[in-house]
Amino acid sequence: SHARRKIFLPRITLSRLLGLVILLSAACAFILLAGLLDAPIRGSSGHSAAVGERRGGSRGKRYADYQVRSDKVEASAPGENGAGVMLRGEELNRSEILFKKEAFNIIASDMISLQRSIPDIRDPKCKELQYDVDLPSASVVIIFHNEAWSSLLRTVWSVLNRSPPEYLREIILLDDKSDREELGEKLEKYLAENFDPNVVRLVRCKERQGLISARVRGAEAAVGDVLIFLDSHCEANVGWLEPILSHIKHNPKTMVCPMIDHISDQSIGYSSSGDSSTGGFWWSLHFKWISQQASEIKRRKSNVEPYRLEPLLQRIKDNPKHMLCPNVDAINDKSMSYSLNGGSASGAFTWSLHFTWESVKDDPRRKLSTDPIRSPTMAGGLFAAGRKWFFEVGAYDPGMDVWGGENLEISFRVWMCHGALEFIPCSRVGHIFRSSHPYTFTGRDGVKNKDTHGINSARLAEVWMDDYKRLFYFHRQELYKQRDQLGDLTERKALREKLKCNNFKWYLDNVIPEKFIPDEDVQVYGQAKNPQSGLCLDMLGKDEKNILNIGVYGCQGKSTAQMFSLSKAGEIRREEYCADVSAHATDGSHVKMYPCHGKETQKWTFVQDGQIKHTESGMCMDAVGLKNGDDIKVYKCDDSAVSQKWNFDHSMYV
Ligand code: UD2
Ligand code: MN
Repeated sequence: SHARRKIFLPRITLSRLLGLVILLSAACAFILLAGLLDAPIRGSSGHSAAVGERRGGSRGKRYADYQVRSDKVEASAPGENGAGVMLRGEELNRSEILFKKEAFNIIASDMISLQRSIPDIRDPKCKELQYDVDLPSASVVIIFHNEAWSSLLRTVWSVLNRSPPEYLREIILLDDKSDREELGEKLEKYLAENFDPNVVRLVRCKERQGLISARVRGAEAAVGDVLIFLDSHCEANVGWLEPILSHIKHNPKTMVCPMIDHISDQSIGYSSSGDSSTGGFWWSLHFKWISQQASEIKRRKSNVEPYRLEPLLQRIKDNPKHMLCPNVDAINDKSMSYSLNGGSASGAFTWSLHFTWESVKDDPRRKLSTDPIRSPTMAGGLFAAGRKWFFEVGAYDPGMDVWGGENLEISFRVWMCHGALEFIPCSRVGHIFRSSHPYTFTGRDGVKNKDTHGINSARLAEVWMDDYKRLFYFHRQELYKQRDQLGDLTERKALREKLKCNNFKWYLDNVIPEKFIPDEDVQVYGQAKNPQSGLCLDMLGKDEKNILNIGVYGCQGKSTAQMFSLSKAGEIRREEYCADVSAHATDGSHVKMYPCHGKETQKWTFVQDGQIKHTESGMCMDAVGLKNGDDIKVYKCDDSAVSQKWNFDHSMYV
């Protein structure tokens, strides 16, 4: 039967033929080019990923591997190459006691060299990037209040050791009125002995400012072209500075963040945080890491480089045994119109040995791994901006105190006021993420244990969020009642006017289109009540940040724990988590909240005063036999069962 198999002739369409011809001629051209490459290439201008960064024939110099060290440390010394330190016995006990004061493992930190090495975990493509020689100068502003000695100075050394001196104008150590002995004269002496006083400058505040105003004080003292803010427990990684300066040079109204790697608060080990996360937010105005939005992935993919000769020459120079093809665009043989092929095709072959186009599936990131990623928000501590523009766009709200909220304020503001916020995958800086703070929350007014995050966030909501502030106040109803005590907002509102900023809806639509708005464009929302038991669906005191069973509880009126929406897509959801039941649910199966994924296990149908029915399994939410605090379950749908009836009350507004 094999012999009788039909001979299969591929259908050769005109456009494929055309494609082939173009491809072949392109291949010839580049084989020729490859042959010319023994001659040195002068004035080579940029690598593919640096498109838009470099114009004309400016010459690049490679600094990616720049590193100096003033002391010699054995590779096996504690913490070298970013390793964590494991303590035992007495040391472990002491570190646990000190953890309460420092909020991280100070014993481990003290054992590690202030100039330890850390692994260069950038995407290897980052090392191929070239930057202009004439980059703007940087002022690195490190603010601190009662920071531990070793973590503070390791931050300083990491910046000095991994920044080309010609671009590092200065490091400003801004002491926000620390009262630790060692941060007094001892620190001044250490700085004087180790550093050029024009490069490492200590500036002290007379009164404690709180981190937000402290940053502005630091910025005011700075003279460099670009401000780069860091927390006082960071480690800058290899090549961190150049991509920041280059991107700001070419995009002066962009605020940029390095990728923030993790330094363990327990072991002080350095590890990559990957490069797929960007910043989002909860409606309670807490920061949240989010994965890149689909719209941003699409934008970056379609950011196809126009045909240019230089990237190909540079690439072949670096990879002499590679053969390269440009993207083959189509010129219509009848109309002669030119159309882009979109850059998503690569070549393959059929077993009949014909060439075929194939869409690129292997690595969806391809060379995008080095391209800046737009982010709706930033975490807050590590970012850079042109110095003049930082002030033009409003620095920070001087009415904000101690800690919290300023990161979302600056993010919303920058986007709304015609700037942008981007993460730079090739710039990496580690940060010790601590679960508490080694300082008090006493406000400038002397009030102790202030809810500064709440008050700062309410200020931001009032100035920037228009009607959407309702979603914040829904979480913070006590603040809504005290909203006349937030302090003066006139200046910040005037700033918004002066800069003719877009409104918050524009921000939601254009910058974070995937953000779920619980009371807009949904079928129903509010408190879901079962009339038989009188109980409402409830999060049962658990946070919406974990997979959990939901249950029922006495109806509370306007309670965030009882707020659910039925989205257009049929999800019973909160902000990010959706009610989920397996396709094989049986009588008594639990309903779990899972991160929303849009698939069938999270689809429900509902009509007011009717059943909440899981479409895939055909089961219904049922309050039969449930008491306060019990988990909700699904049972076979029964039209006559009042325990399966629900109504949503649309109670969202405060
Ligand atoms: C995150 C940010 C932090 C800030 C905060 C929200 C990162 C990695 N960190 O919290 O920079 O945006 O969210 O407000 O994104 N400090 C002062 N004066 C004070 C209190 C703190 O100078 O009154 C310093 C402190 O020494 C540190 C910096 O401010 O260098 C940030 O404080 P943090 O590390 O406690 O904040 P973090 O990282 O939890
Ligand atoms: Mn920090």
